[in-house]
Amino acid sequence: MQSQLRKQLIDAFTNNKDEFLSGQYLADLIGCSRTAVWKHMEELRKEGFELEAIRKKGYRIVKTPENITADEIRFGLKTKFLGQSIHYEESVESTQKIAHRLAYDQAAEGTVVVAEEQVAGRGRMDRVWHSPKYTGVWMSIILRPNIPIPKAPQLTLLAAVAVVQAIEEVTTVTPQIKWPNDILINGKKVTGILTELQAEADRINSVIIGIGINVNQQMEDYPEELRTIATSLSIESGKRINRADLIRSAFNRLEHLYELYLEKGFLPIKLLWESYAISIGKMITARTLSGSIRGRALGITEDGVLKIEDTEGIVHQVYSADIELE
Ligand code: BTX
Repeated sequence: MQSQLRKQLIDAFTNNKDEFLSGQYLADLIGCSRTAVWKHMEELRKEGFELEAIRKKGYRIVKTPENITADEIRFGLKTKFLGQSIHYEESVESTQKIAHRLAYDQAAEGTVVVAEEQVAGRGRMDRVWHSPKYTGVWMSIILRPNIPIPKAPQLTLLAAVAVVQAIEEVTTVTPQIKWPNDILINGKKVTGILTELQAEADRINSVIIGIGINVNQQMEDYPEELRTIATSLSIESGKRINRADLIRSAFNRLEHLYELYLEKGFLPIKLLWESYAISIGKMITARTLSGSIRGRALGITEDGVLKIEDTEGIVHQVYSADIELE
């Protein structure tokens, strides 16, 4: 109830950007007293909203908070289950770690962990994921699909499509996907996805999808070694991006695609994925744990496995690798 009123208040300010709205107007709009409006405005101030209050004129939101609040993410969220339970943390080692514990403790499908900062953010194969405070989206999503274990990597591809669509919606920049999990803009990495499983015998208990999106970093925010390979949405679009809008859009897209996937299988996801893929048809080198394969990327199989035709015409199926484009 409280958050519903708060949402109405925020909506009123969103629809009347930069204008003062009087206490009486807001009270009538949301059906409460002026004192209650004042209390809500104070709550927003505590959450980090910067407000201007002028007698006889009313209130105006000057600046939204630097941090993301769970309230802010929920405003406008249209999902049935994804993001309906949000664990928001200021600073964590890794959101994956917390999501694993929640999943083990039977957290509902769609539960999400969002953090402002990760001090030990993880990439694949124990690599480090740089996750500085207040600048990116660092989150882990718990899903519980009833699918065989070998199909779980398809969810990485599905998540990549959802994030690309969310980025398109919020920034109007169209990123590309490099198999399996990198999202690039102008050849530089803007997002990484890490999918992990909790499973027993041949049954999946949960899939934990970790998504890291570089949003408002500037080049100087990156350590030296990342400057040539990483970018952010702000660098690429030239403006500051509202992280809560991006998260909300990602939840809406991901839930939609996930339901489509459960109903119709991987094919519709595969087609969307291919429409954003950068490597298809190009010469690439795939570095796997058992060696390198150089050849032309033909596409992905019905299961999301990468097909590469080497220079002798032999087609390889690659399940896990780092890809280098030529
Ligand atoms: P990856 O193994 O494909 O990429 C890791 C590599 O990417 C690093 O070795 C480094 O070269 C580079 N890198 C590190 N940080 C960044 C960055 N911020 N931007 C661009 N490049 C970077 C990708 O792994 C999977 C990343 C998942 C991250 C999410 S964040 C929420 C969740 N929690 C967690 O600990 N991990 C996931």
